[in-house]
Amino acid sequence: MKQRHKVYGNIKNTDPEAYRFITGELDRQQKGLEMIPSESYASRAVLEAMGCIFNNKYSEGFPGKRYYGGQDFTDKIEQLAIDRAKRLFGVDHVNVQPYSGSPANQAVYFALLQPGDTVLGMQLQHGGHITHGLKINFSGRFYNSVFYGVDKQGFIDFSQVESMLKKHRPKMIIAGATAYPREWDFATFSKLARKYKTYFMADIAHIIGLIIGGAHQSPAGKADVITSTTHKTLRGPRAGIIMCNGKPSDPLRAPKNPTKRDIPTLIDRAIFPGLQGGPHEHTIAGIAVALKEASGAEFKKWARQVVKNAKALAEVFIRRGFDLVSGGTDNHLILMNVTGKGLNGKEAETVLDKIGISVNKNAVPGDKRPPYSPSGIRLGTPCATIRGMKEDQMKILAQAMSDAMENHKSPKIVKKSERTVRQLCRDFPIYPEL
Ligand code: DSN
Repeated sequence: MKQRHKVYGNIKNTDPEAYRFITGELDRQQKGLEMIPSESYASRAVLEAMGCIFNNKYSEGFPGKRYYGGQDFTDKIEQLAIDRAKRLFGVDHVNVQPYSGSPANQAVYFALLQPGDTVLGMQLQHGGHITHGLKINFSGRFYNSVFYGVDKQGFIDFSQVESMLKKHRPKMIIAGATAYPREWDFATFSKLARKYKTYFMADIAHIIGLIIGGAHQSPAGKADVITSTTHKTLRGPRAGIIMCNGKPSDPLRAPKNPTKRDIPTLIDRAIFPGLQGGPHEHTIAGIAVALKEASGAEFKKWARQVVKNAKALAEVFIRRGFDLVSGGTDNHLILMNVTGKGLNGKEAETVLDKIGISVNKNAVPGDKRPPYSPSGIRLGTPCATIRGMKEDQMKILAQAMSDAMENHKSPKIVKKSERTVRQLCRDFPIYPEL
């Protein structure tokens, strides 16, 4: 088989079938545009770190306190990632071992709550995450989940948040979402959490990069615990991170009569040995590299452009008569109800796939349709912005997407939109060196 790419030669020689699928995905990503707001393109440096030699190493425990020998460099790389995150967020303690965002959230429940405790989170259908209390998720099965949502305009309904706090006296409140297009008011969540004496967890998986880049307020100093993935707007490897304040003590000893000061140790112990075994040090190396990239001036510019691009897209969609939840966006994502245009979210996802754009079907607040065929789609700008696209390209994209959705039954119009998208992808390449 001819090698079509400049990389992956070893895979091609060992496993031609796997090589075909890996390079197929590479071509797909290069020729089309990812507009799923939870996705990004990791840099070559991050990808190299993830494929590095740390993959071979076990390192159960924490830097300086491991259960395996040979830790000279695992300790250093993990500490590097921890220190970089501490500096960027101004927090006392960071754990970079969670395998992803869901295990990070699981660890917070495990560290701070007892089974049966009440947790107040955002309703899934209003934008919350499955780990924020969905009945069939661990968070809804082992804890008593109650929910807040958005008001008729699509913004967090703080009067409902407060009445739920008053009524249910939860042990923890979560601010965070997978499909909320507006800025989080972490200060108000913090004030309410203090008033009702509940732990406050901020799940910033979607917006971590915007926070680092100064394009969204930070929950640091306001939330008791902050969780995130590292592969969304942080542009790192697929993994998780937990940040908190307090006084870290020996993670191998359970604190006696723990207080809020012991949250760092409780979190560490919940991750290991509570939920996980050996940390993935190759992934942690990728987190270290991503955090280094995120601390530069270029990243700040990118984060701000992500938001400008989302606003530019939103403007065109609104002009074309699409129904955007909350009437616009403050961040990297847009959530829209497409049923007014004669198709459902699944159909919109399919037609946009045809023109070379990946989005995802998504429920909208109050959706009456089933989750696999909901009324809306969710789309975002992190990837387009990494490719260097700006407001002008967003306008072209939004018109092409609107044309395709409105005329999804016309192969000619769909094809025309596809040509526009493919040309933009050629003009703004990703991974050209691969
Ligand atoms: N799957 C993620 C998202 O797409 O937002 C959340 O975990």
